[in-house]
Amino acid sequence: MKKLGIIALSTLLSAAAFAGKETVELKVTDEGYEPKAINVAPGTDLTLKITRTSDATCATEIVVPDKKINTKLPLNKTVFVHVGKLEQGEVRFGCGMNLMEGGKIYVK
Ligand SMILES: [Cu+2]
Repeated sequence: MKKLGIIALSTLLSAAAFAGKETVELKVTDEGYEPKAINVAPGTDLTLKITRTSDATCATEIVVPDKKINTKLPLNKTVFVHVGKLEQGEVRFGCGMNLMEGGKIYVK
């Protein structure tokens, strides 16, 4: 029993200290970016797996100003965009028109 408790505690501690790598799926549909809210823990090294399946919106690229990312999203092709390590806070993403169409990554 005691051993089990120690393992559980160390797992919990390492999860808090090293949020680690995470890949989140994002789509661009007739509704724009989906989902519009992405939630990750502070310290997460985030990669977005993005597939644009619609030509109906202006979102033909993804722009993340805080990370100096501006990547084209070809129709019906999956693109991996490495966002990088995230500090606590909010990170906006969206289209090339000043993120008029877009969403937010909530890091908390
Ligand atoms: Cu736009």
